[in-house]
Amino acid sequence: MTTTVNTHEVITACRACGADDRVEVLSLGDMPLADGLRAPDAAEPERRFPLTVDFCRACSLVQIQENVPADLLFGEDYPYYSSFSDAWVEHCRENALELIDTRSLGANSLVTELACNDGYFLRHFAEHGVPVLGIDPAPGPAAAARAAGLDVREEFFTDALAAELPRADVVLGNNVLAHVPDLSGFVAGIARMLKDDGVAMIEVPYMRDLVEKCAFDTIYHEHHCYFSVSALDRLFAAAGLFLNEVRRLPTHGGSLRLYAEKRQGPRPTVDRLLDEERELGMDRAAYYEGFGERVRDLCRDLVALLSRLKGEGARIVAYGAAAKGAMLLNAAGVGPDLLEFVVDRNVHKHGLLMPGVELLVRDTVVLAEEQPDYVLLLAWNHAPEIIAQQTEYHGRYVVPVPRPEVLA
Ligand code: JHZ
Ligand code: ZN
Repeated sequence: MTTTVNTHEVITACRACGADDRVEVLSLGDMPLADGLRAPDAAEPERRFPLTVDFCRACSLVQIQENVPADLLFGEDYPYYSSFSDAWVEHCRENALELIDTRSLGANSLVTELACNDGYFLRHFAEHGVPVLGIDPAPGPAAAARAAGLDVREEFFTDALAAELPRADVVLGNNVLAHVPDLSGFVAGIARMLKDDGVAMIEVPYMRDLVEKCAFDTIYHEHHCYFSVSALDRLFAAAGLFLNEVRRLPTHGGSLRLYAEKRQGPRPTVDRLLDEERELGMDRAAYYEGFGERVRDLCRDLVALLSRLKGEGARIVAYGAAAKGAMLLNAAGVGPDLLEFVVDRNVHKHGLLMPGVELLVRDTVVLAEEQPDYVLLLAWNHAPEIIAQQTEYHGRYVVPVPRPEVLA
């Protein structure tokens, strides 16, 4: 289903339905890898790959054309550790308690998580005596999960791996579905691993929020797909799973939480969102027309705002060496001429350069020490949490999304 171009591949068929009926929605040109932070003295030149978004007219899945090799995306130095956001860990803790209660989980149950990262989610089940199994291919986060006492298989999850694993009462997959190049195989693996009365609970960023907020910075090579309920419903049905409940969540700029089971149940929440999407036209290519222009306008407005502040003599830095931050800086062309450096709480990112731009990542304590005039919130999805922590910083914040502005 793919043809090889240099080191990445370009898909020739839809990642979900296999049809060859896609229209291009947006091209971001050649982009660095969003989580590819580099050492300042790295010998290897930085790699860039084209990034092009398509809409499948047959099943309405939005997806990128390119497959960058998985070991480049999630290899040795993968720097994303889920536990650096307290609000995210709390979100998952509450979710774990709800599942333990509603699914009556106990010592004879099994909760398996796909992309368990550093154990931010599974540890809440383990603390309540529920057996868990984590799967994650990234060595650093997997080691952190093991150090927390969790059982982890350091591998990519596939349908073939699913055949080897014990069947689970609950299969979790938060922010992993988009990371998978072979979407239909991955969902088939979930169905294979689930007990007959089990549930798969999966969170994905919602395409509708992405378009409405112009959150184009969440488009990068790690994210092969961008989901609507219409596309998800078809995808799960093809694997013999019923999407019985969907909830909209504010996390990661707007997400969906899906509950999929082997048995069909009443599904008012799913039907309501399907109706809303049909009314909005999300199942048609026309919905995405004009998106590219909005992206270009946002980038232009961000550069204009930062240039004006800089012209007034302001010192500007950025907060959040997030994957989305790397995309925003590169798409807008914002670098050392406008920003001085980036701060982040994740110690694994300190001392490295942001992908594609010569901006150093430093500890967040420097905000209080140096008091720059403005902080551009690259991790805008965590704005309330970040601002609440910065009690000793007295300058102002700039958000890029949904439109660039200085916060009051
Ligand atoms: P954050 C991630 O993208 C990773 P990113 C991944 N690619 C994915 O799929 C999506 O999420 C959904 C830091 N931070 O979570 C931590 C602070 O410094 O928006 C992170 O480096 N202080 C798998 O990378 C960055 O900001 C804080 O108080 O875009 C946030 O990255 C908080 C809350 C975060 O995800
Ligand atoms: Zn399709």
